[in-house]
Amino acid sequence: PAVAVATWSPYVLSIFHPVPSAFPPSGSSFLEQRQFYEDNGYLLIRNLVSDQDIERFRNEFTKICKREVNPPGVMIMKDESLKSQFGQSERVVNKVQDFQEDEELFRYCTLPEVLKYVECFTGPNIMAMHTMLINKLPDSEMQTFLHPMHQDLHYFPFRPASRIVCAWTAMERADQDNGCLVVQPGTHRTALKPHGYPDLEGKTNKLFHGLLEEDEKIPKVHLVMEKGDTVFFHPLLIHGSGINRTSGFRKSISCHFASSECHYIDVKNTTQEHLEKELQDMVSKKYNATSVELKVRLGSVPFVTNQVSSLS
Ligand SMILES: O=C(O)CCC(=O)C(=O)O
Repeated sequence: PAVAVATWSPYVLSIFHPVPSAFPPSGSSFLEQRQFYEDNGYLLIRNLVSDQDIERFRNEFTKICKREVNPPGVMIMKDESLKSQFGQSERVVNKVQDFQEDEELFRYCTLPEVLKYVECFTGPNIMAMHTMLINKLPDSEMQTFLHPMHQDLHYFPFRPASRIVCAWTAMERADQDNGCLVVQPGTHRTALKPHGYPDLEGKTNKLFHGLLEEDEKIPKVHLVMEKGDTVFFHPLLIHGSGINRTSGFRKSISCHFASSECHYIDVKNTTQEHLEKELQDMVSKKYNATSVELKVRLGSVPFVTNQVSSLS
């Protein structure tokens, strides 16, 4: 892998942040954890983010839902059909995305305990590329809030994949009842596959693409996580999440990080081309524009979170 081994220091992983119960099993050394990630495409660290921090994220999310704060750039995804029943509340918002301008939520992307793991994959200059707080709403057989199995790299026009990692923290217990993450270990070693809209009977959400062909022979692992547990995963790892069959909400906060040395690619003639087209159509509809050209500033950084190598 393109990650400098020097950044994966025993000091950072096993002394500064003891891992009470990790996945792989508790007590694994940093090398075993790294090996687990290389073999499986993910690494689950128990109890990484504090209850206090999670409470702050939860409060801010509630304020955003109630429109008490309105950070620029934030995209709020709602289930409009629930609005007449529940009004402006967390009962109708299933996702808050791109919260980089919200100081409270963006704190997640700067937590040293998270970045110390992230740095092992990205190297020292880290960019926060995509942020989400998902509030998986209670679902019906309509499967509205199912996340079909997919690879996140499908959404990213930058490379290399080995320098991108997602940190995903459970804000409350996530299990098979409320739609925890499901992964297919080892699939990060495969290529990016074609994605599209799944053939579901219920409503499909905009841009919730899934693999066009799933390999059912590859075993699926349900990541049962408690509040504060955090999983780091590779952007090629095939994963998704089921529906929430409970009456509560399943909240998680996540960020995709990348090295500032990543470069943008042209998605023309790749499996990602149709996604670009869909995005252009969405933007042109929203702004009533006749043509939309999506541009990236090559070599620029959306926002640099931290120079974690200088953290003590
Ligand atoms: O949080 C979830 O339920 C699914 C998230 C996911 O699959 C993703 O963000 O790529």
